[in-house]
Amino acid sequence: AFLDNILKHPSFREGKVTVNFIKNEPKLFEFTEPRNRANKLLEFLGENIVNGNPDVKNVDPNRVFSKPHVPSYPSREPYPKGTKDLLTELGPEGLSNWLKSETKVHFTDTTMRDAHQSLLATRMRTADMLKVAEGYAKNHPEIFSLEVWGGATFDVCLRFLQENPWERLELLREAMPNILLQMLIRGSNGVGYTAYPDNVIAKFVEQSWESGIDLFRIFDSLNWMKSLAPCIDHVRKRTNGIAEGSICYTGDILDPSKTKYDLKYYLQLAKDLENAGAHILAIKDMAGLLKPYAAYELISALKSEINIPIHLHTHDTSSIQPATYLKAVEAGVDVVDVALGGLSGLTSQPNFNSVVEMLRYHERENILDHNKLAEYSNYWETVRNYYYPFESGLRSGSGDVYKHEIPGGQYSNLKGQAIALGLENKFPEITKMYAEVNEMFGDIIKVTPSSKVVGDMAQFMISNGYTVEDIMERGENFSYPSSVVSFFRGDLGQPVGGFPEKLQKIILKGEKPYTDRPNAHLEPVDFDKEFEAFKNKFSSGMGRELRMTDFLSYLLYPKVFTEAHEKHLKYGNVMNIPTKNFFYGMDVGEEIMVELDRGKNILISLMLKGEPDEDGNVNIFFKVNGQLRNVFIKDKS
Ligand code: 3PY
Ligand code: ZN
Repeated sequence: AFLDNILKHPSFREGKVTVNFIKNEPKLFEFTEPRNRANKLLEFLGENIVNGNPDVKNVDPNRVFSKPHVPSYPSREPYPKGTKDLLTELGPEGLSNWLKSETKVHFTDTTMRDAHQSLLATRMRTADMLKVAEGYAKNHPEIFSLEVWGGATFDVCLRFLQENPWERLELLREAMPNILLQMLIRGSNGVGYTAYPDNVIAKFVEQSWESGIDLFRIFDSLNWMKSLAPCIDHVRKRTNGIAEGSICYTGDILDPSKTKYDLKYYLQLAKDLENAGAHILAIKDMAGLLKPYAAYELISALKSEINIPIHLHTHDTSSIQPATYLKAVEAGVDVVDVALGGLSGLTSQPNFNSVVEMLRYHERENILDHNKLAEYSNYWETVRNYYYPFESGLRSGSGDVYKHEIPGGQYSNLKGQAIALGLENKFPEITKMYAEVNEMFGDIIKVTPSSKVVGDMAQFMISNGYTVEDIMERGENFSYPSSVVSFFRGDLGQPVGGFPEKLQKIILKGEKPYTDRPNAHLEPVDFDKEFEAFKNKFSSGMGRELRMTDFLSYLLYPKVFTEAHEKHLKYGNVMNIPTKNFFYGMDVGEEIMVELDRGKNILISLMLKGEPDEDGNVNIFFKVNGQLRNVFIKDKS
């Protein structure tokens, strides 16, 4: 229509076209068709072309990308039976019994959740997952579960990727219907950083099951049973899924000088989780502190004390965690968490491909096709290159993790920040302060969100030049990060052994802390009434009915949701834009295919990018399915 208008315009016909012709002739933009979804995509691409994606720093204009190879699979064949079919057949108790009776070691693949959360700041996009999802599920039905959701992915989808996390889950479920899908849930904190009303968590669990989650790995950032038990209950009462209760592992059970988190402590917690109704026990070693011989001792003891299967999770920050898996296998662990080679190692999970080989010909071998697995590892390695701005810069493993105990995801974040600020040589100081803060806090469990509190305090102290003595002696005069105040108020629950009283007084400055469940102070949400109000507020311009999933996103992250919603109204659905163009815009002459709707693809090519005019507007010409269209984008530089 645009080209048509140009061709019919009298000035054009008379050959009187100047550089400003298009800008001075607003009538050229009066199309009969409305401003449609394709135009919104062009706005998004135009923004990226002119101003760059605001989420991406340090773009390397010479970066070369190659096209990832999607491994072949029997696309016309039905899905082979897997663990999801077993769950449907046996129910959660039955599945738990089956798992326990298995001789072979089982695997959870974390590639689509924890691996990229820990290596690439959680930025992996749904489009890159969907390309391999069906094939992976058809080629590897032996996998116990796929961790694909929860943790930080929910927040990052909405905040940075302009994706709907529920849509990601539902699409992955559809593409992988035969294998258990697993999520990580932070007990009363859901997939957020603070406590929510109990009925919000209950509804969230129910909806997650309906949208496709089978296995809920439930943890609490302080290992507090009062936060863990209600969440286990929600899974048992509201779903037919599996409640996996986690003990977060910290310290070192082999160190006789460490008496707070000793073997006895972990055994008691495991029994409490079993009694609370967990179908599986997870040992969540979020910082990668569980050393091989400690793993042997812990798992052997657990095997004789509890009756549910044991699922081990670790991060390979120290680079020796495959040895931990070996000893865990010898002690009888039932499932271990691994990530496909290209996204494994360091702050991520141990390498799936290698761990499979480690156990080949062993009596507990689980037979997986080596060559196929290698193809998937290669796929992720190639895809990873597209996310290079989100790499932490970490080059080798670190034995120092046993001293500072920083969880994998947080470690790569902090390291990345230090490198970006040119403070890489200050990193040991940051980690040392982190350890000192932990001691000052009474040696707490450190995992999202409690780990963030320790990190925030360490950064606060370093940037103000405070020592632990300064805090203890004249700390009443300082004002602390809000996460720290909130922690000492009891918003995240109660730490093992309670809060250090003197420090709590210093930080709260007279405010009274609570000692019961923080959720008990939160009003339940009136779902019937508030869902209606939510729909009235947000439905205009959405082009679809708002769902309970949207409302839950809003309840968990009101501000992030509101901003994501605004962006959605402006740009439409950007999920299917190829990753290269989503992060780095387009080159002149480049042609891409974007799926607008199921099966409805459009071809977009970038024809011309103009220079900013006197108002800073840049005129960008695209061809959409052969038709010329343009957008004006304000250059913000
Ligand atoms: C999360 O809560 O996101 C974690 O991965 C904790 O280890
Ligand atoms: Zn983890």
